[in-house]
Amino acid sequence: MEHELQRLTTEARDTLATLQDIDQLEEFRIRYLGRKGHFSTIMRKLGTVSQDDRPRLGQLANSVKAEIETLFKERQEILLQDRKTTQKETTEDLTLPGRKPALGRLHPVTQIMNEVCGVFEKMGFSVAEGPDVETDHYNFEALNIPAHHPARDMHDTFYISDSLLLRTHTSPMQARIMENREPPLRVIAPGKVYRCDSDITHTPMFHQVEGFLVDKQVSFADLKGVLTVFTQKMFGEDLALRFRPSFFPFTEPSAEVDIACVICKGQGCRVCKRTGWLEILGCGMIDPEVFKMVGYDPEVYSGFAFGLGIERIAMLKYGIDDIRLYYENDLRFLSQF
Ligand code: 2NL
Repeated sequence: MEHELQRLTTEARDTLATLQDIDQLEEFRIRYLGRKGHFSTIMRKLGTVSQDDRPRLGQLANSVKAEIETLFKERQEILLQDRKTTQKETTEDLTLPGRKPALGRLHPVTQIMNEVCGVFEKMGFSVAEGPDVETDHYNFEALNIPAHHPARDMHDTFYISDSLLLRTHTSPMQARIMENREPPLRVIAPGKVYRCDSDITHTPMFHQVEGFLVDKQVSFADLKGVLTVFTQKMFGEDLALRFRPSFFPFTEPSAEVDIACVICKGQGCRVCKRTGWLEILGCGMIDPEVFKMVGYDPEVYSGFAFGLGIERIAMLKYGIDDIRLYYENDLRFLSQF
């Protein structure tokens, strides 16, 4: 009897260790621990052994059964855990295509800004950036706009103090560069500018790229050449453009550049207000007064300068009629670019 108990225990222990799934485990439970199982059979046999051996063998049988029951529970625990993990693995369909993470992208204004700067960089211009908070001197005085000049009214300036303001254009940076460096110079200044104005074509903050070139014997023909290449690279090679006389305090003569309307190709539509033309930038030969202010001799040097609004270019390029869309951060709008 004792021998039989030992053999049964070893057998049960070894079998348990080989069980691979819950079904096999259940079979084991019925065969060893069930009502008609091996252990129950042995317990019943206890009734047939001698009075002397019965207590010792009973105790042995009970402790052996308890041990097997513990081992059984442990094995059950492990197999249930395994089943959970394998179930998780098998519900994942590895043949399905992956889910693409949502990618961010550059804001349309940044895209156009980069494009504009890229065209000028290829023509040998270098990029300079300066402070948004400027002095009255660099924003106005150095650019031939003295106090009480009527042009100051057009700028709708945000003043911070008597002498500090939010720059109304990026040309103050150009004045700083001319002060500190000698020609020949080819520089563009991209950045944020501020004007106290807000409607469907104006936001209080917008972006500009301004540029200038100074050397000996620079003429209006050079200005026309550079800006013609620029408009062709931006809007297409076969697009008509015209230079129309204008006025800026820092350039003389001055001009505005129009391109044939990109929407109606010059036929006349709502976007070009039936004129067939769209104004895209302002430019001119740098005024000798500006050269004197930064310490260049106007008898030796000449140069041209230009300025364009990025939001405006982006609106014309994409046919957008409300500038405020750029600043509402609506992804349905932004993700189209
Ligand atoms: C416009 C007109 C312009 C400039 C900006 C400039 C002037 C100097 C030096 C460097 Cl003196 N940059 N900028 C010159 C002519 C016109 O902008 O309508 N902009 C949106």
